[in-house]
Amino acid sequence: KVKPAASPASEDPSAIAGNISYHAQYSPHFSPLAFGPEQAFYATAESVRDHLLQRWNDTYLHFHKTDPKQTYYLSMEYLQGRALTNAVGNLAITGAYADALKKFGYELEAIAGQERDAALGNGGLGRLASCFLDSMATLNLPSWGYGLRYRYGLFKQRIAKEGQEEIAEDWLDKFSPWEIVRHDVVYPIRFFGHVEISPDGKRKWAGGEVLNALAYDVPIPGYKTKNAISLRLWDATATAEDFNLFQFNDGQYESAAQLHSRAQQICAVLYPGDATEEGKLLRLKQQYFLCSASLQDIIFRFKERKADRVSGKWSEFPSKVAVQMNDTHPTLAIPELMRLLMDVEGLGWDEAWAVTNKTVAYTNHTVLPEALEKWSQAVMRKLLPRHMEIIEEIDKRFREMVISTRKDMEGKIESMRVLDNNPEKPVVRMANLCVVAGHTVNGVAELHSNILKQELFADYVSIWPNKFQNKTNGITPRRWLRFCNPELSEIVTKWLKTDQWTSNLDLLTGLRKFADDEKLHAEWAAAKLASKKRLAKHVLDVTGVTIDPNSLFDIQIKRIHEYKRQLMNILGAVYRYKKLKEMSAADRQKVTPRTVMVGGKAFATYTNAKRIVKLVNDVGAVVNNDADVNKYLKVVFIPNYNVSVAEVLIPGSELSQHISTAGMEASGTSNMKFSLNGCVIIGTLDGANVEIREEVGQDNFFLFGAKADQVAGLRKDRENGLFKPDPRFEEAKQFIRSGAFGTYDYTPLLDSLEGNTGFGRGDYFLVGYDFPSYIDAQARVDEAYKDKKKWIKMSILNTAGSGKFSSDRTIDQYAKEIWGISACPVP
Ligand code: 26V
Repeated sequence: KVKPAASPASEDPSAIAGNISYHAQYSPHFSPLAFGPEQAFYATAESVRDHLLQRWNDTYLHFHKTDPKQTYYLSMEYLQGRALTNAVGNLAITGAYADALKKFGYELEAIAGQERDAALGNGGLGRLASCFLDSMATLNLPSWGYGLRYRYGLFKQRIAKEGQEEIAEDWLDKFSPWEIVRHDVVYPIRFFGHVEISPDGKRKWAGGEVLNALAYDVPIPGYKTKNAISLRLWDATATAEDFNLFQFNDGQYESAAQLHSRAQQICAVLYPGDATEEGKLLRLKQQYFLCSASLQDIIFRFKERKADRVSGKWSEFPSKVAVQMNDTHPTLAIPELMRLLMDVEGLGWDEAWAVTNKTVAYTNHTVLPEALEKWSQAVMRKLLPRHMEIIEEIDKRFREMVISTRKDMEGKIESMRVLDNNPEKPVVRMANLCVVAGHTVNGVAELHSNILKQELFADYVSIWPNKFQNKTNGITPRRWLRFCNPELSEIVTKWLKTDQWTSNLDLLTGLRKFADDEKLHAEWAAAKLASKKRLAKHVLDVTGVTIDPNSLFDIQIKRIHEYKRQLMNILGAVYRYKKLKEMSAADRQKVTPRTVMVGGKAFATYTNAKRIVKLVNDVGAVVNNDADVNKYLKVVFIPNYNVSVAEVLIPGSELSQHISTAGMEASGTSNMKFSLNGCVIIGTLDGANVEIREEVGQDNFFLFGAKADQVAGLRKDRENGLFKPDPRFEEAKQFIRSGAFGTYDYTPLLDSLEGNTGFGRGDYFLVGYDFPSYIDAQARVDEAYKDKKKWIKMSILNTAGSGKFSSDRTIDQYAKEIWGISACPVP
């Protein structure tokens, strides 16, 4: 055994400065002459990592000794963003590190700005996973995150003449100081091959090709606790045995290293395009890679924790292990756990099924039909022949169960089955597999969970009424208020006379009694202005556009999607611009000046989303350069929206738009971040908006638009020619069609809003129907903003009403109501 070394982690600024120097010299990544901001960042991060490792080791040992039930969160996405500010904040050593860096002539904030975002996710689902890890660590829950170590994360977005361009995001350049490679944590992962049947009838998967999964751990510190948990990211590797030296020396370089190159493909990028068969296969490989490596690791740990555990004790497994599947992407955890239990550990079907069912649970994050995963049975059989057998058996047994116990449901079986055997395109329905195999299924906001129960999964509810739950999403108040908005945080702490709100967000309700206090108003407005100025500087830096911090900052940032209706936002801005142009100069002076900001990435192959990006940019180019009106309106597209950009934009926002067609946004989580930062929402009754409005009060939320239960009827009306468009809607579209914003052909985009062109789905997202009430709500916003007192009060009441949306609350509910785990704090 190695004797434990003294910890280099210190909270004394001089000792910290010494430790930073030590890392600059003895963990060198650069030539020794310079110590610029970049070098300072890496040395500082490595010094902070010493603190994390200490806690990480203590936590692992403590969990090992106490052997509690653990949760394993399986997710194809994590949007971690930057880690330095968060780490020193959670460890409560921000001041000490700031002082230490001053000794080198650096500001901590500037050094933190050197870090690249870890963007191993697309949007809300990935960021949710990252917020959950922060809360799990903070609540001292025995838990792990599992994911993939993508070489290139979510693409970088550049705005060029033709609109969005995607560039590979090299987050590992130079390297990540936070990850620790675990050379001793390696598992074999098989692809392709065949099923062998031994004389005693046992089935076993063999042949094909075998790669290795290698673990990289990222420590996740909890806020003001000794616990630090782990995000384990798998990388794919091949071995020296897979390298054909003979071929290589013969000049056949590519075939010599074929398996090495296939290993590299697995974790090369997040969501590779799946238009081709190769692309689909690669995505399925990624999903299986995550599931198999994670489950082998979980089983290893289950055995490691009690040396006397032998097969026969497998019924204990669900009392030690909870697996949460973040959407259907990790569904293969189900057949993989079945396979490992039956083929490797020797359990029978019934026993393995009981263990699997009690272990896995599924969170649904969308009802959009195109996002509900279906995998070709042929592809699945080719890549994972044994898993396909197991899935077929699950399907067969489910059908038999329904037929034998629920005669009344017989007519529903075809749509409830795991397999869709449509001869044209036989597929596996991943959501159905999750519902059939998991012990719990949850949605992510009240409205969404109700839609799941009443529509998408209604038939299953009648079989398993207790399987379905709601867990309204949440966000970590550390990153999303305490650290990203220090000015407002200080005010909150001062008025509440405690900073305990950081881990008990319900305390924010204490602000309500000061909502009319003029002194608070003055401080609140000053903090908002400071954040607005920081935001204005960012906008100037990345776009060259100057915006006025005294105008109303109106922001919509999220993935670009037709259901999120950025198109309605920009049509509203176009309408506003047209009215401004028609006004007299005297009338313009009475208008509330506004800066409309839109940011977000469009999926690379999503044509209409990319057209929307182009349109926002084109409208901005005209409006911002129109000297008649640009004092009253600016339209800015914020490029390359990501976590660290959000941390600048959200504190500086005053109005934010969450305007999806009702019933389509499962929850939304940026809505919670905005509201927490004292930003008022204009929104539909969709996703978590419903609950936010309840919490902050309906007077502090600008509501408009159709309700979820009206949507189907409105679409029917539209199909039947019963929809009469509002003249303002026609006017805005016509203005764009007239070429007012350049020569780009917006006809296909605008035609998607028409009900009668036969193009697309005929305004499927009901922009035309909701537009008039949207414009009216925006007019109410303009009026409200003129009354500064009223506006600040609304802002305060938004923050005060945000307590429910802490991910600590969400995770506490998962822990108690789904996972059955409890806190295990390091003493
Ligand atoms: C689907 C697809 C399909 C095409 C390739 C890329 C890709 C990536 C992810 C998905 C699943 C989409 C599900 C999702 O992200 N849902 C979001 O989850 C958030 C957290 O619960 C929630 O706040 C958002 O409302 C919901 O859209």
